[in-house]
Amino acid sequence: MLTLVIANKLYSSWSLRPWLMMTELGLAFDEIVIPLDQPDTATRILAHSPAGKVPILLDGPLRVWDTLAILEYLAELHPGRVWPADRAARALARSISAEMHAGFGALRSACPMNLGKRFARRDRGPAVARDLARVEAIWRDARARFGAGGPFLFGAFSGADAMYVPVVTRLDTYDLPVAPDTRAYMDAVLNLPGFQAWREAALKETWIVPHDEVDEEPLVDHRAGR
Ligand SMILES: N[C@@H](CCC(=O)N[C@@H](CS)C(=O)NCC(=O)O)C(=O)O
Repeated sequence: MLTLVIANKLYSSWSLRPWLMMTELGLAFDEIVIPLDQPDTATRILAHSPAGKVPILLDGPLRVWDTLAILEYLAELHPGRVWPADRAARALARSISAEMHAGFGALRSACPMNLGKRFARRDRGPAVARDLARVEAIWRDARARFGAGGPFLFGAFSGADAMYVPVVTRLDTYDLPVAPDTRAYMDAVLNLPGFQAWREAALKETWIVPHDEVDEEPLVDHRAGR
């Protein structure tokens, strides 16, 4: 039985990626949620991985940490189900996943994942606009070349979509201006039953992590009154 160690579903973008991939694979797995920003957070995470970060996948005595390593491990367990079957598509899927893993710092820091709020559209600066343009180009290119078989980047849901799910939520939460084809892809991701289940659980959480909150009045606060 697999166990995925994750953090708050409201804020933890890295946790969401492998969780949704495992859910889309139809795997039965347990989860351990370690809330961020608590006095025992570091100790609890370190009990599972010396890297001190979630997500961590536990498979019997094996420990796999770091999102991309977990996706690759899942790809070994389920060949042909995480990355596209076509070699050129797989090369692109891995490249854009690695680009996401290592990049888009402006977008990530200006627009932290927060599934509980929605913010008014406003100019978030040139660096965010550059990240957004690159994200839209990546999605458009993958969809045009390999997306004919379904609504996702490579047709069927893949590890590349899993890597970009929190980007989709950020574009949605902060109402960044996107083209219609980008919006259609975002809607396909946001409408996944697995994503909706994650979001529903996130909205039931009561933890607030100040570091992950932007200093801005939201248009909507889904957890207000809790
Ligand atoms: N490179 C790591 C990043 C993981 C990461 O930054 N996780 C955050 C939560 S989203 C974390 O564990 N933070 C714990 C802490 O900083 O105390 C990955 O891809 O999994």
